[in-house]
Amino acid sequence: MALINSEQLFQKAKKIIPGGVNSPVRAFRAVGGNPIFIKSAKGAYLHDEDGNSYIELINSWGPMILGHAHELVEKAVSDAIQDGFSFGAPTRREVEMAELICSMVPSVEKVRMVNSGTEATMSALRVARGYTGRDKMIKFEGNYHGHGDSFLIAAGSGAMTFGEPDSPGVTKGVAKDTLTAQYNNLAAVQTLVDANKGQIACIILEPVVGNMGLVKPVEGFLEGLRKICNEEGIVLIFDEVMTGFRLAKGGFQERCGVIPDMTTMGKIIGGGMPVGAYGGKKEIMDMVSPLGPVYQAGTLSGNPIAMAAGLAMLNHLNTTPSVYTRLEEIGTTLTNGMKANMNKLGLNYTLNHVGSMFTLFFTDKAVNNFEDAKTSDTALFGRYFQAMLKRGIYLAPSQYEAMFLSTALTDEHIQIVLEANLESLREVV
Ligand code: HOZ
Repeated sequence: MALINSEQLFQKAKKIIPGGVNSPVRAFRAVGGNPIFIKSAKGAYLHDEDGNSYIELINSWGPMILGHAHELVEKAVSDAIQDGFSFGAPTRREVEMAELICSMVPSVEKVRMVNSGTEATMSALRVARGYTGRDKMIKFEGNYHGHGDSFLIAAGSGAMTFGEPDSPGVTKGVAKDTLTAQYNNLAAVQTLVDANKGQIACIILEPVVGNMGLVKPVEGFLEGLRKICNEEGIVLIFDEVMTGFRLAKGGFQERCGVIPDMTTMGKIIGGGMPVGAYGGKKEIMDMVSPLGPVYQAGTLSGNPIAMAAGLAMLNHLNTTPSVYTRLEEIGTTLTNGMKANMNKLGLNYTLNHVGSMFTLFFTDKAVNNFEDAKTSDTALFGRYFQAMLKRGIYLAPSQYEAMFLSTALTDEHIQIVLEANLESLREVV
């Protein structure tokens, strides 16, 4: 029998794919109901297998800064496909990509391409360990750096959504080298550093967190981390998989002026194709094989089609400052409108926002860390999500995720989203 709709596809998928999905958050378990299967996307819209269209506020978790299937990226991909799909050998585009990234991201003097953000963070950690000769690292509660073993401790995103911030399958041996601190708590970091003198290879964080919902660094936090790392010879790693090229063309580091030693990047540099990268100071990156002793490799790394898509996108971002002006404008208009809606209804929920990323937390507590985020009413978020979906707005299906806006959103789209927001809040609160 032909598969017709999302419901039928999901029933079939559950028999052959764990949970019916290839990444847990997609399963809609945190918001109820069944996931929607996407057939296509263009500009500001997603189209499902059931004939519905939605205004897109996730944008593939970040990379679709210019909206879906942007003509520049489409053309670059269809041109590149004529030349073959994968060679497992160096190509001209990889050099162009490396040059572009090094020119855009302040901390990056050398860069290595990989295939996902997860690979990027795993590799950066190994390099930081190789460089310092130390084993331990500090990460922050509710930050998510992909699903590498070392990072699945007090992890955000799906791990937080499903109440499993410490995953079974991560050995005690690995876990003992991961130290966790509360985000935005410099004193907690100093205590860990003092208790583990000379043993900490790196501190890794999302400089603006997207994976426990959007959480901003408080004033002085990033500067404080930089200082501690300088004093103790610790490698500071910014995970800019979601914020890179989005919050500014050089990532959040450009915006805040705190420059890490290493940066991890992800899906955005592939224009949505599976890509990641890690880079940083020359002397650290020179540890990577074949120049140095730290091994890291990949047949598909720097894949020519992914490089073509990413180059088209990054070249455009690099030469078009109006993209960033517009992203700021959309983010401000939308979040101000949502605050006005809450005022109208006498609601006082916390709305965290930086540029084109935001999260509405269903709590009246300020959200500066994992503990604060967990005070949110997740059942209410689930009802709000469904109310928005019914009105044609596609949000991230978990309280503990951020929304990502694209320049494909027009002022009319923003007004539609705001009306849906007002009606949905009225319906569910
Ligand atoms: N927060 C995740 C992206 N960094 C959500 C996407 C996923 O895990 O599938």
